[in-house]
Amino acid sequence: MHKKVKPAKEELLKAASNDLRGSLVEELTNGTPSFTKDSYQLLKFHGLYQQDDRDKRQGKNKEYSFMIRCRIPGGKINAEQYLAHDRLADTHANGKLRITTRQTFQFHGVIKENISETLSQINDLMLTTMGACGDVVRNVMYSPIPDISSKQEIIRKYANEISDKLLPQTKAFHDVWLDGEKVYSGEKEYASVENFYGPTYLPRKFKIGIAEAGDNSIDLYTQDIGIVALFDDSNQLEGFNLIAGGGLGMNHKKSDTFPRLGDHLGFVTEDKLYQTVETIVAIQRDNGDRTNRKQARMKYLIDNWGIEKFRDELEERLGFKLEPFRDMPEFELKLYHGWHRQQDGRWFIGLFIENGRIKNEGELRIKDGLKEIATTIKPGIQLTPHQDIILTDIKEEDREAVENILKENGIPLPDTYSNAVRFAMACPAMPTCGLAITESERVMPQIIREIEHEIAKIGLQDKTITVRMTGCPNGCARPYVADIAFVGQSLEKYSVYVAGASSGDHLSTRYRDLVPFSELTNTVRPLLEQYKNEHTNGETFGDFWRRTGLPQPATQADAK
Ligand code: SRM
Ligand code: SF4
Repeated sequence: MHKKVKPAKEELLKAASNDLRGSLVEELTNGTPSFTKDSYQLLKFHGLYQQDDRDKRQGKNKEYSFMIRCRIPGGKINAEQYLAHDRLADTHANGKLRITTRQTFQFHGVIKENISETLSQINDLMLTTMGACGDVVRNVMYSPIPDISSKQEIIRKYANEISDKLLPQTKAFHDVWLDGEKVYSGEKEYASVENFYGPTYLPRKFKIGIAEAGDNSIDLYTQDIGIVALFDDSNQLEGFNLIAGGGLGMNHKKSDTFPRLGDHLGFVTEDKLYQTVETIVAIQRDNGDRTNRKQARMKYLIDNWGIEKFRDELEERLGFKLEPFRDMPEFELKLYHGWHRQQDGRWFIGLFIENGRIKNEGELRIKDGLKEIATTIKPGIQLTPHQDIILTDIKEEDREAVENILKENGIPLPDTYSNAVRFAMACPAMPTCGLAITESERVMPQIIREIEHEIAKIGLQDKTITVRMTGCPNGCARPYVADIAFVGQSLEKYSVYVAGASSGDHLSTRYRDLVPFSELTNTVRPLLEQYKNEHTNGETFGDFWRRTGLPQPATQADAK
């Protein structure tokens, strides 16, 4: 007999929400500092997370505020838009901006009565927060190659098209927050009803990124759909390789959850890209698991079906066959730090922003410095998938002024940081993230400097060894593709992952469990030493440990 399985409660909530309105309007003005549980789920689609400051929890008393996430495809905005974000951080949030690992901004600490005004001001910038979170296609990423060639304009065009067409079309955002104002709904207006998503949207979040061949800054294989733009020798677009079924979230206690890299699906020419992408999303919409949120990402569908069955379904829906996946060059993680000349003769400068946090702290006044540059020089702004910022379109004669402003605000040029520090990332975790088990962003500066010290002592400072940290296994700083990762496991204890690849095509191995924070550096030091002594020419840290295999724990106690 066919087993009947109940839809997850979130599915019922979406279906009954009147296209994501629920009782948000009523609750917004009911005088309480928070929303009910059901409304909290709907808020995510609008780009908001209800949070509380976990440092200030007293028993059941919570100090509620909201995280607001923008939708900025590829992280590309202009100086005016940047300055408006800078102002909003001061007037409506906690005075800081956070660049995310998907190339957008988050505000933290927005109180309920300031939400509408914040969203309205973002809308006035021709940006939105709609669809930045929730069970829809999230912020579309792309390689942040700032106009070094015409390639970025081409990639940007397709990323914007995918983002705009797959933006939820409900007018709920307008009705709830903007009170009659016109809502920004993508660069072009498409349909006004949810004729793609339907009333229950997708089973789960969905992530898409476009890479230029060779540039793995978006961690291509971790996306639900990773797209690679392939160009010929004269920079003419040939088409796109498609990779499907990546995703990193897992749960320490649920062995049927796991990080997964995408599979090679095939190649399409540009005229077929959008249709193919939309059809992939539609397959997940129609077949993704809507009974169990922990199994609802497309990676599990593809894992269950196998990529061949998935491709067959796709080709049947499309009515044409994908071309075979084309050869690609080796991928590497590119940061674009420092000064580079653009194709048009102007310059861009990539700045290192530790863990993406734009703030003023002591001598280091990143927020003031960027504000002054945006006001006086008016560069283009490009947020990167590595939580950094690139200032673009700078005239030769303005370079000195930019450097002076950086200096006056205590902002070092990236080459004054070591590789270890520049290539590290951490997720926000405490005190804002409700899912954090351990610290991450707040302790990463300490741990990465300990590791930096060891790396220098061992003589590996010229190597790129990526270290990432997250406060839980959800994988927000993409830890499972780093050379070394610390993943929050229990109070102040981490699981240690080793030997991911910055080329993106290898996941790391779980090396040790429940390592106390104070032991993290000691745990990885022997691995760094052995790599230094035994690696062959050109072999990366990850390559070395995948070739030789990681040491087993000496005793049962070491394994814990
Ligand atoms: Fe994430 C949930 C922060 C990128 C996997 N993520 C969260 C929440 C919203 C916590 C929550 O649900 O209550 C975090 C908010 C913390 C805070 O206080 O700000 C959060 N995720 C982030 C950001 C800000 C981390 C960062 O260091 O920048 C990134 C925002 C991206 C954006 O702009 O859209 C962020 N999250 C990612 C990534 C990396 C990526 O997308 O490239 C992943 C792994 C890739 C993936 O999705 O598989 C990721 N976040 C998750 C998951 C696990 C999803 C899963 O399939 O199991 C959750 C929890 C969930 O969805 O249930 C989560
Ligand atoms: Fe929060 Fe976990 Fe994501 Fe870190 S990895 S931001 S702790 S959900």
